[in-house]
Amino acid sequence: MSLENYDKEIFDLTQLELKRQCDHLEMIASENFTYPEVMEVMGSILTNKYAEGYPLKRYYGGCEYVDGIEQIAIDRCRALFGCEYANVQPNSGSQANQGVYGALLNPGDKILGMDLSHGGHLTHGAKVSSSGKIYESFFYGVELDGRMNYERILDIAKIVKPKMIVCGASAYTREIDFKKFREIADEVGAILFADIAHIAGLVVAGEHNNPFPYCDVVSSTTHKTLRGPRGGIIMTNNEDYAKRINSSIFPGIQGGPLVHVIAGKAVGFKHNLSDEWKIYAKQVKANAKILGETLVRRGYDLVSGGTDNHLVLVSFLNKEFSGKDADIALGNAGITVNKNTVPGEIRSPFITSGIRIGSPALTARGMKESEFELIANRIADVLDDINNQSVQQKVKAELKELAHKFIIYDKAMF
Ligand code: DSN
Repeated sequence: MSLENYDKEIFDLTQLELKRQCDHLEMIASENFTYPEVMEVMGSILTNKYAEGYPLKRYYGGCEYVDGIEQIAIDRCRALFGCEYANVQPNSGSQANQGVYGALLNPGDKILGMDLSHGGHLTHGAKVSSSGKIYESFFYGVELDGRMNYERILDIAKIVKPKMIVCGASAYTREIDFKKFREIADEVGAILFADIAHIAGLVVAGEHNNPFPYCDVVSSTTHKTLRGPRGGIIMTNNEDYAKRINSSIFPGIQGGPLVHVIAGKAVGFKHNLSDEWKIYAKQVKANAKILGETLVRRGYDLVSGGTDNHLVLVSFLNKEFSGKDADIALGNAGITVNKNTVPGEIRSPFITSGIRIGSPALTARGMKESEFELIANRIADVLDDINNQSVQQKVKAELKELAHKFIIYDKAMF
């Protein structure tokens, strides 16, 4: 029986979400539109199979075909990042990170990561996350210019003497220098762990420097700039670490792997290995750049003044309105972004003084520089007159028309 006939409530809400994704301009920097073939395999009979363990070492029978699927995902992942070992089982980026910590640290060990309010991630030691509860966490941040200062990070590392340094960010607009982080880690004898969830799609296209060979362990999600299914991965060149990471994921924190999602990862990686992928990643950066330049031309401040990657951070420290106000006004105009703290933040994390805007999803729809310039101008129009609902409605209508010219999903697919 079809979903529509069996469960109308869920079907209808899914259709509404489809319409929302098609009508609105998705500019949350961590979101993307995955491929129909990835969704096809994720919705397949693979969801029925238990496969606890790893290829050729399972606790259940009947794994001969899913072994093949997981091995292909592993091999493609290794080829993409140029590394020796890959674990493709983490259900999410957070679980990937939890798996890395469990493999390489003991409770109470010191970790040094980027401050959440400066662009880091909850799982990099924030006190509300298990990473900040199980381990003793310390932080580095960005300077008032929005950039990391590697000498300052070295100074902090020398004082903290962490067992592990975590590099990688959720809201950092400049290239991360993994070589410099390696030098810092070597000076203080720390393991270097990179969480490249945000930039992985750029890394594999050569549009951002690769954490290998500098980092000991690397984690990522597969659904952000990589455009694959929702999930996590962990990579390393260290055989001992690889064994510990495998045990830490299963049986450490997960049970049966989501084989249908692993298959989706394999299909996504095939896209990431293609020549078209390099064109996509280059366009993601070009689109973010013109978005930032246009906003600056319209009088808005960007954290770090611009961007080297897929996102911009707009600061409203010098404005009367907050990140939350901007998020709501842009949402009313059909543009989905998220409020974000900025360096020198004066408002609470629920209000904030900034917004984060990303280019990956609209680039996946086929939009290029001219569309991003237009969108940036409309964003500025809304922000210039933030309480004017008629401006928001006018922009919404115009951008809906634009969105419909760049079809991403067809109703018939669902
Ligand atoms: N939620 C992701 C982001 O928006 O960056 C990080 O996990």
